[in-house]
Amino acid sequence: MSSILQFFQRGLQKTKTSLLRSIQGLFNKDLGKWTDETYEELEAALIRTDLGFEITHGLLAEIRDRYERGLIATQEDILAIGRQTVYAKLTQKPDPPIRWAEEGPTVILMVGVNGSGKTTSIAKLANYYMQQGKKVLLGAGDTFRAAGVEQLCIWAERLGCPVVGGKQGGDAAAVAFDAVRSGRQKGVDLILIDTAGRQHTRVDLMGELEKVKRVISKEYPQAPHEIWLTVDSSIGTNALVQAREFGRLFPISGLILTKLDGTGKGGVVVAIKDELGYPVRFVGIGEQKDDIQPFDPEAFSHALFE
Ligand SMILES: Nc1nc2c(ncn2[C@@H]2O[C@H](COP(=O)(O)OP(=O)(O)OP(=O)(O)O)[C@@H](O)[C@H]2O)c(=O)[nH]1
Ligand SMILES: [Mg+2]
Repeated sequence: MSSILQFFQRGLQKTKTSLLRSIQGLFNKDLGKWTDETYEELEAALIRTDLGFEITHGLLAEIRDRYERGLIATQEDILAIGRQTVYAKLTQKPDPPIRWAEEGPTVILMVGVNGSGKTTSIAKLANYYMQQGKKVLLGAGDTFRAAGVEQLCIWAERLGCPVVGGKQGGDAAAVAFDAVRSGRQKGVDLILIDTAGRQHTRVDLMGELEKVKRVISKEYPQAPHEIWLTVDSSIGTNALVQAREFGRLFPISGLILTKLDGTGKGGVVVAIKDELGYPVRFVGIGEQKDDIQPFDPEAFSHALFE
């Protein structure tokens, strides 16, 4: 079994278990007598995973059609429909590739609301890319929170990765500027810049983020090459709303879906991809350095319906 499949199986454990229980329930009933109520139960189970309205109803229609044609005999028949439908949805539109710098370091700016997993994801990504042989430098740009800079510095030390930090209450844009300059001087491959958490509704803080971006590009015109938004998937449909609102105000080029491990609403990944069209770059399933992997539609759909 591939390790990427195991990764998504671990991340979708809760979502899958509740879904499977509901599907098993359908087969405890007399298979010859599915009623509207049966479909309603199935619908409720799919809705609970936060797959989204469109895909839930597409799936139900497909299941109903095949049932009426006598093509559903086991729960595996339903799971197969789920796998195919979700995989097709996730791969419908090709995602734009990550914009790697053609020359010099690639700069990725991490943004998102408070506690969505920015700092931890940066540490996990640093580890991921270091394992691929890349030289990584971190910019600890969360000068807002008391322990914001320290948290990333501790990670940097643990990972053996250089970090440029600032003082609490200092200028986040200045830290980003210094990190980019230092990373270019050191000739690193990748610079990951952390920012303080913010709600999209805070006009002043969104303005500050604009400034961070502007100042980075003053030092290094092509940068930031990517702006990634971390979204906590355990908040289900609210994650969709959050990503949409943030994206209206700030040019997001990719999403990191965090905390998939803690939720029974893992279907939200499908809803987010389908409704927003942002590429899902990585998925986080825990607090350890290895708990991140690139999003993989095939492994995801298999792990969800198995
Ligand atoms: N279970 C789980 N916990 C996570 C994951 N990612 C982050 N966390 C935890 O969520 C909490 C918040 O993560 P942070 O990385 O500090 O989030 P942040 O966006 O940097 O937060 P602020 O800087 O306060 O805005 C921490 O306790 C993390 O350990 C994940 O994928 N799974
Ligand atoms: Mg943080």
